[in-house]
Amino acid sequence: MKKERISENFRKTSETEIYCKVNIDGKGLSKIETPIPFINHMLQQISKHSFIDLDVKCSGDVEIDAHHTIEDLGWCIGEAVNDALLNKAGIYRFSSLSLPMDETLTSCSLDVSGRPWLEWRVILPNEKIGGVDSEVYQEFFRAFAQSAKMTIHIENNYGRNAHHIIESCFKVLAVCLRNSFTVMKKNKDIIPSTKGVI
Ligand SMILES: [Mn+2]
Repeated sequence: MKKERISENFRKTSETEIYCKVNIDGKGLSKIETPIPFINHMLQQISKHSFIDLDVKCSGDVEIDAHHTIEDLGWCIGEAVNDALLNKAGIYRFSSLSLPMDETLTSCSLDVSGRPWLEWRVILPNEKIGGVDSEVYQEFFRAFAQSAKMTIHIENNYGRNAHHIIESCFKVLAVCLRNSFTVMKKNKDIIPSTKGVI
């Protein structure tokens, strides 16, 4: 049985082709290649602040728009993360954090619950950020929550700069992933659910 919290995923559809590899117990090293530079910047943030090593190679039909590519990236990475978490023994499971970025404050509460849910309370002030329609960003988080089977609540408490608002969403998720995925020294073999499985 595999013990290392590492997983690889490959997904090819008529819209996108994505390879990703995650190492949950990494050092926050990333190699990200997608056709959307701003998403590269965001995925680097996820890796850096979660300490998950993340390799992503992605092509997609961005000539249509960024929607398919961003959604499928969330799905593919989430699936790999869920697979890498094995039986989730010993993890803290719950985490909650407010993260400042200059004038912006964004909160995330996360439960590695096995039950997908995204509560997204973020209003982006600009129509586009990083050349991408603002409304598309939540598709990344929704797809990630679905395939990673996690309950994720993200709320932008306040902020003015659209780049800060969306970047703080990625960063706060990253820190919550780190905190929820950390394995307790004590009780490292215990699955944190009264059901005995997550
Ligand atoms: Mn930035």
